[in-house]
Amino acid sequence: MKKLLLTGFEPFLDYPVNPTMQVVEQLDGKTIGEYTICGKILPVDFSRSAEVLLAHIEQETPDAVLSLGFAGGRSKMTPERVALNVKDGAPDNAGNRPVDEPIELEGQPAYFSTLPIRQMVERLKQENLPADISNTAGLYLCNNVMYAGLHWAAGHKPDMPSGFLHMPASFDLAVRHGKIPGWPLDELVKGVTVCIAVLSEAQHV
Ligand code: PCA
Repeated sequence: MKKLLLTGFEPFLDYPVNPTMQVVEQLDGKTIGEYTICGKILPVDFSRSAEVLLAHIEQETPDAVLSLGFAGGRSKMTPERVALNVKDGAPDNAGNRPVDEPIELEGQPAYFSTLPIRQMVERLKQENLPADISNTAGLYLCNNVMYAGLHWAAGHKPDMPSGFLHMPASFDLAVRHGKIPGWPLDELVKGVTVCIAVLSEAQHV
């Protein structure tokens, strides 16, 4: 059995809950394909999120890493194609607000996801779950964590698939917020399960 590190984020900005946290809590300890899921929640903090992710990677020694983020306003499951070496955006939960800063001073400008993102999108659609590849993870904490995971893998364990999936709000959060689309939580969980199953099959070949 292999291990997959599945990360979600704590709530941030004006969102009272983060659906990624609920999805990770539901899948922690489960088996999907050849992976047992090790779930962890990351802070929304430019000074700590990457460090916390890397500490989990070093402690858990996973065979693959899938990080989840919530993108308010998106209506589809969107595996991210690329992470940029830039930090920028709204204030994080600790009040940090970097402007145009590099994540890694000597790091390369960008990393592509090493997850089978095209196959994930195709399978999600076959399961009647709306999906698309996203070509930008933004410059906030989701991009930061995706970049950090891929940068670590490039230097330490290039065979370890790593990447990021942005998801819509849960239905409950969408109703509370009032201006963003949302999916039932069970469908968000199903979407992530499908993506992990696709990864497991791709790694098996
Ligand atoms: N979404 C944010 C950070 C935490 C989250 O769930 C983002 O898209 O960067």
